[in-house]
Amino acid sequence: QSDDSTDTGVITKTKPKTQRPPRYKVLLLNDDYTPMEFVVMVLERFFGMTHAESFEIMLVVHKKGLAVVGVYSHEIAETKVSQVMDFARRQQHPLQCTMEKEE
Ligand code: NFA
Repeated sequence: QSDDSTDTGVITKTKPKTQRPPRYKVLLLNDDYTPMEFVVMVLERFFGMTHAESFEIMLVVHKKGLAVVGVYSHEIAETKVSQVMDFARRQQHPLQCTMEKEE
């Protein structure tokens, strides 16, 4: 049995949605013990920032508690987090770095 009662006569077209892979924010967290110069070095070394940029972002983390230091694919974000955590551990600093899915 066919039912045309919902036919509004309006022609609709479904727009094919282009799928973009999810992006991940890499966050750096403040703590009371990691030296500021060490955090600046981390940002220069692993996030390709200039010394001035690194210093600026380090201060944001220090003052606000955390900051997004980059946005990457899942794999790159995981690598950045590992690199920072390994480097901090080796130098016995409690610096924490995490990742979070964007939106
Ligand atoms: N809060 C740390 C200090 O005063 C510096 C710091 C900045 C640590 C950013 C971690 C992240 N030595």
